[in-house]
Amino acid sequence: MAEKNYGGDQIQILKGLEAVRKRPGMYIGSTSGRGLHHLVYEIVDNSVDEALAGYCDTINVFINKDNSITVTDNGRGVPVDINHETGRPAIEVVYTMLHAGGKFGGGGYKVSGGLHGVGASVVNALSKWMDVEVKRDGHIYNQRYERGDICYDLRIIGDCPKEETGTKVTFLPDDEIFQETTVFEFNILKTRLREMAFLTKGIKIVLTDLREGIEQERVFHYEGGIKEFVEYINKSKQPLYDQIIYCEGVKDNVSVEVAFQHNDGFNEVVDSFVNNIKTPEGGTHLAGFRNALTKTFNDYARSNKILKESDQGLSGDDIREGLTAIVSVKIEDPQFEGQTKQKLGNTVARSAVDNIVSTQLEIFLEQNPAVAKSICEKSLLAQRAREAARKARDLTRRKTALESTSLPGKLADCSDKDPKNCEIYIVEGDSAGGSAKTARSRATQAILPLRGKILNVEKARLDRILGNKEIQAMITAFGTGIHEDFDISKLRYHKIIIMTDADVDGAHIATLLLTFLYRFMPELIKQGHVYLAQPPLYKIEKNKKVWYAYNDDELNKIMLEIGRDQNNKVQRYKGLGEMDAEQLWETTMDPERRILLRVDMNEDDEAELDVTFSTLMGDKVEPRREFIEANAKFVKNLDI
Ligand code: 0RA
Repeated sequence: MAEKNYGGDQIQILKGLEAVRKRPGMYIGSTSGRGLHHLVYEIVDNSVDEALAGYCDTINVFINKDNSITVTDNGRGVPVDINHETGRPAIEVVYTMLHAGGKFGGGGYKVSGGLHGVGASVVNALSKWMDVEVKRDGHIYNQRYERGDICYDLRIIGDCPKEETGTKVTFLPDDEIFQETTVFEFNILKTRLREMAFLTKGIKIVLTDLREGIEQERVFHYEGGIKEFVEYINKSKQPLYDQIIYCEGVKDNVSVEVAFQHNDGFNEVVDSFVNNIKTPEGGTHLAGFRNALTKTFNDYARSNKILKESDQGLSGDDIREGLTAIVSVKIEDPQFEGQTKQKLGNTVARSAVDNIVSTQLEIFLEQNPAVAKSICEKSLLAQRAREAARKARDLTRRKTALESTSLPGKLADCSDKDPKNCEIYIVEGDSAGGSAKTARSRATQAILPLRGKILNVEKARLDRILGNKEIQAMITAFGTGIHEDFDISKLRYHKIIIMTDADVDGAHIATLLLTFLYRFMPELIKQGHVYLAQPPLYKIEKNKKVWYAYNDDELNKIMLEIGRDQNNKVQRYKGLGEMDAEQLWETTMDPERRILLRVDMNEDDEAELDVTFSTLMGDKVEPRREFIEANAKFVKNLDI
């Protein structure tokens, strides 16, 4: 790199980016895979801002062969003229100076905030190299950086037609910073870029993977914006009515967009966004939406005599049963609160959303009485079911209060009382349960056998779910309670291990169990307490020696090693029940030898997970078949 005489400004620049390299977590949240992918979102955000300003309609994202990323847009191109505060080209300022809140250059209104919006210079600081190319005024400009250092002054490397403008940024994440992984995952980028496209109607985002052997491309382009987002989430569900209800407007400088539709299921999926960034903990915008919904539907139900004067009002939960909604606001100076700074705090967002949704929803309901009626009727059913469920739950609570040990009868508990040491095996079938009880290490391993298929919680209402014996057994055994009662400090086993047959039925039961855990105790999955046992598929015997193979590849490998021979005995296990206790212990339960898969869940992506579960467990066959074909890996590894 060329030697340079640094002036005062330059030293400031270096200090700024050095701080980013010293404490990357402060700027991008973490240096894990999650932080790595945030680099891409940060650069794409800048192009999306250019689209929001009305100058750009297409963004391309390439995962290059060397795992670097290229983002191009057809906007105006980052300005190249001299910035007066610094005496340097504006583009250099954008990519090398730290900008609080992501505003650059002054004048422009950049809405990004939250974890992103830290600016392109942070990505530069955390990249081994970054290369920017801008087409503007008939020239192609270029500058390159290494770990944030400028390699050469901005230069012109060619010419182009005057009307051709845009920005192209290529960067390679620094493996000194991202020590866990520098490999981008197509599916993670795909989900976030799809979300960005839904949130910015009309924009076209193309993701292309150029890496050897896994070349693929996806195009995201939604003229309907968040209306299509709701349609997408509901695609495997049965909508309650055809329309997507949509409200939009600007109030007190807050731009509001809300879209929703009910389905005939019971889950609520409401995702909220501020400046295109997801707010998993909600905040004022979400509160405003919920308030408007509850108030408007109660008013409607009362004035149309669906609720009589003496009737109890509908609760928010009742109205939101089976609701899929997207709430998206854009606000100039978002304030984030809460431990993870993911909760919007600006009170102005509450009144803006409340106001816009109340006014427009009231009109919609007057104009669409059939839709209004079906939502009110569903809410009334929900109200009754909730009442029944409350009674059922009160009953179980009272039981626990009376009897101190009300653990399920089928549970063979372990003797150690420290949850950290304890594991519980949820075992398919009584016979496998029996072997597991004999095989287990009594001190630390508890066994809960379940009979046959468990209830599909996607298709049942709360009162029926809570009345189900197998589900009750799991809830009492785990000790944590569910939903709003959930308390992880009461968890009785730090490992919950699902052990099912290594066949299609076993995979189905495991999926049913995971669905239950995901809907009722998602924290168990988020905090890494849920595992899948991996029983072997084959046992191979030769000269009194024994091998186990967990898949066909392994079987072939073992056969190659020991040589194919008439004396080899290969047994294919059809189910756990075919193994005796000793075999079960050796292959699947002995902590020293077993393989466990930890069930993982990408927290950035709850809407996508909802889609996954409702696709796998819902009513419609066609989306499920498509999903299974497209995600054979998911089904095989149950890798959520
Ligand atoms: C004109 C003016 C400004 C920025 C851009 C164009 C611009 C920036 C980016 C980043 C990625 N692609 C882009 N395309 C255009 C300055 C606006 C301001 O000062 O806030």
